[in-house]
Amino acid sequence: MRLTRYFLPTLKETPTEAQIVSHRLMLRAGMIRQSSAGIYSWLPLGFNVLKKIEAIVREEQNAAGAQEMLMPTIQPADLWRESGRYDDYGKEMLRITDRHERDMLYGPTNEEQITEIFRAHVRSYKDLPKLLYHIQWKFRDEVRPRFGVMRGREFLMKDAYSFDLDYEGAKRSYNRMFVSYLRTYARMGLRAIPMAAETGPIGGDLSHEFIILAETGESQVYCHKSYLDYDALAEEIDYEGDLQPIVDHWTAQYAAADEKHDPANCPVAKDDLVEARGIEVGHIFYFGDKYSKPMGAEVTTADDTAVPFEMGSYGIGVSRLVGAIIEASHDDDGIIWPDAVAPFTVGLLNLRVSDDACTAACDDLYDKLRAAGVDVLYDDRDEGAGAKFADMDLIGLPWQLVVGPRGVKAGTVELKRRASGEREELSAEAALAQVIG
Ligand code: 5CA
Repeated sequence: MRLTRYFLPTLKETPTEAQIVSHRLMLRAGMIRQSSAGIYSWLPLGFNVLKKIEAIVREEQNAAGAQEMLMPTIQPADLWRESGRYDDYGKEMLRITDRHERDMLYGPTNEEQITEIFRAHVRSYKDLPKLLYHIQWKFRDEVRPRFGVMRGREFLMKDAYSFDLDYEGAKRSYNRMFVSYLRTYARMGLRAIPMAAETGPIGGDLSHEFIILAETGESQVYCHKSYLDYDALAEEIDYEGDLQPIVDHWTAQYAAADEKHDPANCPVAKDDLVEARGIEVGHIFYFGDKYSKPMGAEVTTADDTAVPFEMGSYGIGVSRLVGAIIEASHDDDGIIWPDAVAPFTVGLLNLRVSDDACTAACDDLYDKLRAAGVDVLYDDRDEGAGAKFADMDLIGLPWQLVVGPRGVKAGTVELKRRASGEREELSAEAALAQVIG
């Protein structure tokens, strides 16, 4: 993509309304534009990252045996009256009346909607287990939307739902999601720690929050320091095998968010305890028949009795992750995208577009990178070198390939790794080989 054609409205000034670094950087890097409090338009650069994150979430959900579907954003209120949550949800729910005076709502989550689908279509234990998910916008009329996309009113969530015959089956589904979450965050360059959690308005008996440690996190969290050395990608996962040992490994040490932490009874010695702020990037719940029972969603067992489905639900904050990754990975100059979610792999900087040899060398590199399937953002603007360096550091692409008239004469370009700041002078061919490799 040529920057002269790309829509990238970067800002020089630091927006005053933004209190945390990810919000400031997302506004400055032209990733989002606020529409109203907690509601954002996603501009091309931000949308590109959102899609990359979504793709990783999707791959790991599919690998864990979940099937993708899509449920609507607008739901009938009657479904929520059946579960009893229509009144419970309070002011966080955006309630809408259609032209026929029917009560509707913009879904804050989809337990009722999916339970209705299973009630209508699944009758026999032979059809279980099932795991379904969608990636869909949600609306929660938060009292205090803040920190940009981290606590929005409209936000993108991956929500999965499991249906099983009994507790043992439900626990296996829970474990599948638990393990796939560890991999999902690790692939994005994040260390997410599963912590025992309260179930809140979703309800249920068993629940874990997946938390990444960051100074600006909204929750106070406590965990054993050994979690800082855990590696979620160390082993291949067989989702058809027994996942309990992996879940046990990840839950053996103490890890709890504030509401579950009791300083008087904390089993970890002070020196081994990490006390930090955390961002909740996912939350999983087992809640048995909390929805299936009141909604009359039943399945017939092998001995022909009808029992309510055993269910769980599993959320990932897809849009929140964009901010969370920036909180975890930035410096004074801007964002540092982990390779897996970077909007482009390489930024190609033409330091003097008026110099024919320099521009020819850049055009050639641009064509070769694209031919090799590398996502490249080509800064072909007629701007000073300082402005180009500043914008590239701000938007944080993993590699910067810098081409200037002096280097072109000498047959060299400069290759910079954004994360480490390492620079190397080398031939165009050698630079290409590194980036493509
Ligand atoms: N139905 C369940 C699981 S599917 C559920 O809704 N869980 S949740 O309330 O915990 O939300 C799942 C994830 O969505 C959270 O872990 C968080 O990462 C993200 N999330 C929740 N509220 C917001 C918000 N206001 N803005 C951005 N992300 C949010």
